[in-house]
Amino acid sequence: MSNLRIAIQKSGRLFEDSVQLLKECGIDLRNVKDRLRTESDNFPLEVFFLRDDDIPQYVEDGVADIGIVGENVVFEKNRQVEITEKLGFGKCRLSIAVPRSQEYDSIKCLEGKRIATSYPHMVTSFLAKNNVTAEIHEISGSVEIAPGIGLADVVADLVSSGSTLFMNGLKEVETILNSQAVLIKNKQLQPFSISLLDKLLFRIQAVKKAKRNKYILLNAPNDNLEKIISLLPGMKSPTVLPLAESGWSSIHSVLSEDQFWECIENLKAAGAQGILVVPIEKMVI
Ligand code: PRT
Ligand code: ZN
Repeated sequence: MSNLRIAIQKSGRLFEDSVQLLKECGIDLRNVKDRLRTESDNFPLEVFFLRDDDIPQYVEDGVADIGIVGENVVFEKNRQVEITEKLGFGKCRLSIAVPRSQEYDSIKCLEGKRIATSYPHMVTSFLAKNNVTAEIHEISGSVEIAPGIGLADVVADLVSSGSTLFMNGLKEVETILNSQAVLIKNKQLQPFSISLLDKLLFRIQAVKKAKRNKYILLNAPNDNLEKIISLLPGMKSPTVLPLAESGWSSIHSVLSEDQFWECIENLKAAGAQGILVVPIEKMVI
């Protein structure tokens, strides 16, 4: 039987998280450092290690069936591939930044400017959409120094913490794209590859769901049970077990991260005690 072939970044910001995701999906990979390819022993998966810029093309051409790459690269390369799943890591944004001393009140301020970027395709369509005409200077690295050395007036680059822009005297003024790592696939996958991809996606979704949720255990006096249960969203209804001490119960449920702190505060206020919160490894519902 054939393997599903996945392309991931060889080294760089997405490498560790890509390998970690596969591991959390129960896929063992040996020898992932400084290799061009490897295979898993316990899942029919073959892994190619590539430069991130090349991944969309390999997937479009069918040399790899699927790939993990930033949305910024997918949109810039503009290849015929399909995004199947957002993966929640490698988050950043493609932004336009101008020298801090420069006044900026609207996108019209970019009119006639020289913009240094490694993302000419996306910047061009962003400017066109906003009816702005500017000059694009494509450079492949250290974009942030371009205004300082007189190569450009403004930059369009990836930003995560913002410290690179800050250290170069620049301020972020427009966001072109909010990006994260995504799973892309070839548009004409064979049926056996589709079924393997479905299997992989099922695991990825279980891992992602588990990360967004916590398992919560708490003790509550029976008199307050109803109130406390009404505060718990849970997957279905919570599990309620009697404690050895009469008049008390133990309640188990699942809480999502975004409701977490507020819910814990409300539970405490409603008389919950001994609240334990534990991570969930996989979540299949
Ligand atoms: O060798 P290869 O071509 O494979 O790698 P690469 O050097 O092209 O890419 P790499 O490893 O730097 O980044 C891979 C992917 O990580 C990118 O395509 C994005 O999808 C994602 N990512 C997330 C980032 C950042 N965050 C990021 N901060 N990619 C780059 N940066 C750079 C940015 O270009 C700037 O120089 O970090 C600097 C800004 O960071 P802050 O924190 O100072 O704002
Ligand atoms: Zn690259």
